[in-house]
Amino acid sequence: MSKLLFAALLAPGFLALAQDATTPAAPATPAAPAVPAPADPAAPAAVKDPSMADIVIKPAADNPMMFDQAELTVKPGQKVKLTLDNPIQPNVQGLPHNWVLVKPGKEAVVGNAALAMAADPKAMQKHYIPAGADGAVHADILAHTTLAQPGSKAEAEFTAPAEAGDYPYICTFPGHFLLMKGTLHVK
Ligand SMILES: [Cu+2]
Repeated sequence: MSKLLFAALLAPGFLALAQDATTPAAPATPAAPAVPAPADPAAPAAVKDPSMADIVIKPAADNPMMFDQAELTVKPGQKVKLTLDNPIQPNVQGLPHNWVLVKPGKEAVVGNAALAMAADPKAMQKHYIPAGADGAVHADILAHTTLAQPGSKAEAEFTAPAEAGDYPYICTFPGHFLLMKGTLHVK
């Protein structure tokens, strides 16, 4: 009796049956080709230019009349995407802000030119970006965002100066530039 059972266990037919029994447990394998598929939707995110400096700057949480970063660093000629994020902060009165990159030593010239715009009824529409004598953007301004109202964002895409140096950035909303400023290090 036990010899017969033993023979049955050794019989090729039994082994085949035993393998058949395990085969249904393997349907995980055909599902495998589906795994690479979810990776494809992630591909468009990789299109982002890795050489671009992606900077987000905000009003400081404890003082909305200052930027949260007083120093930024990029490479000469680097493409820069700067986002000025002006979130609504609890217990702080929201203020409009912009971000204006100027030539070295020109923060007071540009800041005062913007201050003089306070008499212009269209100053808000002009985002407090002062114009030069020719009507174009003031010659001392290298890059700028528009005004970001509380709860909104403003973006600027620009190419960093080719010449290494320290370039001041300010907010030109009247009264802000003396405190709301920083330095973009190009090196
Ligand atoms: Cu400001």
